[in-house]
Amino acid sequence: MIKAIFLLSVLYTGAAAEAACCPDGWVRYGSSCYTIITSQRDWTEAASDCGIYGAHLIHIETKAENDFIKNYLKKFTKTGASLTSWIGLSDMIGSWQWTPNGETLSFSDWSPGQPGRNEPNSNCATLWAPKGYTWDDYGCNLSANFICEKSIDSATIVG
Ligand SMILES: [Ca+2]
Ligand SMILES: [Ca+2]
Repeated sequence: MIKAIFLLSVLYTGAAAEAACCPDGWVRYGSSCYTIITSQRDWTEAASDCGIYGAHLIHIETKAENDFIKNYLKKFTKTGASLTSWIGLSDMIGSWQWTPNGETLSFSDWSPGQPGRNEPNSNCATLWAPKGYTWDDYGCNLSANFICEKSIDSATIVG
């Protein structure tokens, strides 16, 4: 009997260690953890809030990652939520780059007609709910939800 209880506790500890890959409230895709934060922030505030979690605004580098996060957002949309969300993409310095490292685009999924040529003040990008979470450039000082991303490794170290 004592042996059985010991075995159960080992199994339980093992399961808990696996779940610790991403913190509570974060979902895993590949080697990253993601969370959608529904506080309304402007783009700069959103980037700074992700930093509090040891994360950054999401960088979408591949179609697979884009599909994953769009599908995740659409799950919430089924419940009536409209989650237009900031991503870590801005052209404040003239060309579209991922913050904070300045990586250029390896993939894009702009909504038809976006980024808008007649929107000189729309220098930050969102996943746009009305268009199936394709990308839209939007005023950086406006408010939206936002998505943070961090690597599993830093998630484990930071806790
Ligand atoms: Ca990424
Ligand atoms: Ca736009």
